Amino acid sequence: MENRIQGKLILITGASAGIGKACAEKLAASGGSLILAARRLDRLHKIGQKLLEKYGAAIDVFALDVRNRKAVESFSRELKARDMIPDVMINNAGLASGLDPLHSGNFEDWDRMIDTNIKGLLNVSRFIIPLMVASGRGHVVNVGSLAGYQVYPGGNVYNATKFAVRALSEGMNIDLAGTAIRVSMVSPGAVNTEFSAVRFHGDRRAAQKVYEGFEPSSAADVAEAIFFIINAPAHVNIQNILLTPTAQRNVYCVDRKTNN
Ligand code: NDP
Ligand code: 8X3
Repeated sequence: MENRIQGKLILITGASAGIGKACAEKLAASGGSLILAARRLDRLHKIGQKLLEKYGAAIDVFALDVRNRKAVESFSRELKARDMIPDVMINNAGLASGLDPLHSGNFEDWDRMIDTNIKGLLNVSRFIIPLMVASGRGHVVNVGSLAGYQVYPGGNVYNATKFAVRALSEGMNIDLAGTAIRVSMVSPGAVNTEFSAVRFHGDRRAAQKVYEGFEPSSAADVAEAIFFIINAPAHVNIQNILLTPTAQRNVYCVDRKTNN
């Protein structure tokens, strides 16, 4: 397969763990230059150092909370000032928080999810996409979810945020018609990352149970799909890849070998 990643500058939000970190590894290995953003700067430094040593990749790291609109604006200004307009932006930063029924939901959980998954994605898109439009090139990859297609008990607000990512991806595509900017989405099912530990507020046993009895996708599997999306020729816009483990056909149909 032709490598079209070589020489591209790729911004990844939420690059300190899971899918974002796996994308950093895959894209650095493929010759991309990276801008890694997340709140945990110490982790980003370690990841950047490792990828530099392993692949000689050019990596810049930024402490960024996508919920902080002012911080996102200064981040975009800095990229512009340093002539670092991304060729690709992976809107990956996101989380689930809690699994309570809607009628007893926790307001802090709701705010975290809405502020990160919807407003955070909007903040980054609003400040970075204009730089792409002005430069006449760009590709946005939004990380959606199977949870943006089917709701499940307790998923309520998380599901709503991922339905929103799907709507926003379609909206961005339409709004960018007539430009060279492509908009894609990847929609994974269960992926074994820190996602469930975050959802269960650090309860690792509860998190582990989510993946018991079947083989979930790995973060590297999702990174492969994202690589495929980005690597497509400029005239090809892969609008969505819905990717589940073989053992998970939809939210409700999971072939578990245990009885939990
Ligand atoms: P992880 O918890 O492993 O990684 C989440 C990443 O998002 C971390 O790097 C975290 O970095 C970052 N992040 C969270 N909040 C913010 C914030 N406010 N500002 C900047 N970065 C933030 O989970 P995943 O890798 O699984 O999740 C990545 C994406 O994939 C999310 O959008 C999630 O909804 C989606 N997804 C996950 C699935 C799964 O089953 N795991 C399935 C489908 C979709 P830090 O804490 O350092 O800021
Ligand atoms: C994460 C996948 O099914 O846990 O988006 O909601 S799921």
